[in-house]
Amino acid sequence: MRIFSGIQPSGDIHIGNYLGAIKQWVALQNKVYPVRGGISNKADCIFCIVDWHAITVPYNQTMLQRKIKEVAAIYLAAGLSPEKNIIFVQSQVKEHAELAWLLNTITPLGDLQRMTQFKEKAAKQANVEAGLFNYPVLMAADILLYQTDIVPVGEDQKQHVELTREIARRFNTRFGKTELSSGEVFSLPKAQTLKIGAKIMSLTAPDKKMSKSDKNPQASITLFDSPEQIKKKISSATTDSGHEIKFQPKEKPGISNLLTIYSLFSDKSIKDLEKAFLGKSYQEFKASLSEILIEKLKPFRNKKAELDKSPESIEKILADGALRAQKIAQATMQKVRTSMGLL
Ligand code: AQP
Repeated sequence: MRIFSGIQPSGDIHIGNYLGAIKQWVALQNKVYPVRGGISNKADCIFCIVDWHAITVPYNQTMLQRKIKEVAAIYLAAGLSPEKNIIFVQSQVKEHAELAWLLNTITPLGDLQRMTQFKEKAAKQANVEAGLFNYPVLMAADILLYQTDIVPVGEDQKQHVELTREIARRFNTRFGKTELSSGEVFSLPKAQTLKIGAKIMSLTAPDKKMSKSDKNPQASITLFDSPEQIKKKISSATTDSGHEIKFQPKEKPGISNLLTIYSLFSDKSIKDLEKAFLGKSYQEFKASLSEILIEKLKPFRNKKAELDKSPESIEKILADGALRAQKIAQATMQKVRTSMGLL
């Protein structure tokens, strides 16, 4: 069983990225899966910092370098072990670009035109470059290069993983089982999303996803926000008319989003939280949520401060991760080149 996922080093990583993606990864690094003959195996987990994706919209180069290391620090601070997982930077394994080019040649234009994220991001740009349009093909290459079975992601990335599966199926049909290839070239990956928490909403506009690229800093809580920032953002988070603390996403999107965040950080069920806050005000609920967030995000602030003192240790982990990732990537590329009739 192989697991692959990644995050773009764009903007500040927020609690939506953590709850929807990274928190799942931390649990998966220890999970064992049954294999044939009653034997169980731990999955191979590969977590990438997808820097080539972050340059598909305008960015600042100095900031990008800082953000790449910051995302690595977040992975470690969240509890991902560099021994149990491969942690690396996408641009340090050139096979991602090679496979993306080759997959471009079998990806229909219409499939890319349908991608929701492309439409949303393109609408925000004055100039749209080809890189943004081809983003899903690079993401397909990221996933297929490692013969991935499971891609743990948030709701917004499900469409890209489904396209990846389609590209893999198309490739296998066209180039697998020929005189040049003895069988399927790629495993077919599946997205894995949480039942609750796959789409954490903006604090200021709870009908929109919490997003790194949101221009309003009050819309999200980042993993390194100070206690004061957390209190301020939560106390000014949009709630709904009425006063009941109830999970009703359609009627009460604001309070339902805050209940989801509370539940995931406290490991208490939403039902138990509704009972605990019965008759209490929004203000009391928000004060308690702020306390939980301050406590749960403290280890991130502390670990980050510790890692900032030893940047070489992060560089070493990333260099080692790139070497390990490249071995797997090279084996896949050998199969891909041969099956496509390249030398
Ligand atoms: N609001 C969210 N709730 C739950 N999960 C989320 N993810 C993103 N937003 C939420 C998941 O986090 C992972 C990292 O995603 P990414 O860096 O590839 O970018 P994204 O999906 O486009 O996330 P953002 O935060 O909206 O970033 P920008 O604004 O830079 O595009 C993915 O697994 C994603 O599903």
